[in-house]
Amino acid sequence: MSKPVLLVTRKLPPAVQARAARDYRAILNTDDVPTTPASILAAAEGADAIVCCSADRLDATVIAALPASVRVIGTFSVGTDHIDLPAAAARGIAVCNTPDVLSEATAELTMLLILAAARRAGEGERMVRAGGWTGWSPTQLLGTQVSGKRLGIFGMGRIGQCLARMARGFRMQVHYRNRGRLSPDLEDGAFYHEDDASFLAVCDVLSLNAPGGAGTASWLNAERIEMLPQGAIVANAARGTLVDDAALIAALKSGRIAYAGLDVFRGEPALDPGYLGLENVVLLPHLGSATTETRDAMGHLALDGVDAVLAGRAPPNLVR
Ligand code: 8YV
Repeated sequence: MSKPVLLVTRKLPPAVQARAARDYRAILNTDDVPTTPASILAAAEGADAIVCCSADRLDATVIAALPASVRVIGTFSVGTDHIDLPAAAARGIAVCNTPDVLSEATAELTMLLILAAARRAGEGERMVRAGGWTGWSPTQLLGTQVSGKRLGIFGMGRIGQCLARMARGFRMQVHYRNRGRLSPDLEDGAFYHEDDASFLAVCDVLSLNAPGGAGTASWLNAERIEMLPQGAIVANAARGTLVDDAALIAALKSGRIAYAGLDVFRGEPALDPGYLGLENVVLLPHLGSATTETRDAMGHLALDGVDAVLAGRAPPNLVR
């Protein structure tokens, strides 16, 4: 029996590509050319399965135009906001993602954003690199200590809970806002808030760790920024769509928000140019899960899901 055809839309880690090529007639993107809806559709001709990434747009139009042979999409991401799930369900295409394996890496990156923003690491690095450091000074680049402060986590899923564990190492008091309250063992002493006002009022540091999509679109807007303590710190390693950029930029300019660390942007790799001139924001290029260990694990998990669906088994990572 000939092997099924698998389209892999982007260049994945070597071990993952080797497995795909071993088990499938794999269509690989060895030059890692960014995709368009048209390029995905052209490459998917005859495919039984697709492994895609969060930078690929699989909206309702693309899903509707996929060949009838496609039975499963495994996304190399935990987020699924780039895939029209109802459209996939309507065509009977299963969707699998990569939960759990990226939680530690993404929480680490969130902690990095918080620390880099609070301790002005971006400004310091730029100064040293530009040859502008003239020597140590008692009042140079004074930031904010995060140890002992209150951390508010918006979206207490796997990544949020992992961040909470890391933050406890900094003696941070953890507060959270979530679709529902966690069980006491998962909550692990974190304070649950039933409304935005009580939650935001205690966020010395606010971290966004909720999924993207319509339910969280522009959640951090001017009105909610006003509910934060003066001089709060904001970190976003989730999705750029959670933030009203104009409101955040205005708050960073006025000092209402002291510092921000952003790893994700609405319409990335484009971002609101208003951020670029601001010293008090640290900007990273969507590095959340970007460790060798994690990207290997993500690739293998995406392939596990594809393997299972094509073999008629229930995948452990089916998106419902
Ligand atoms: C991934 C992410 O690295 O998994 C997600 O949803 O946002 C990232 O951490 C990226 O999306 C790769 O596809």
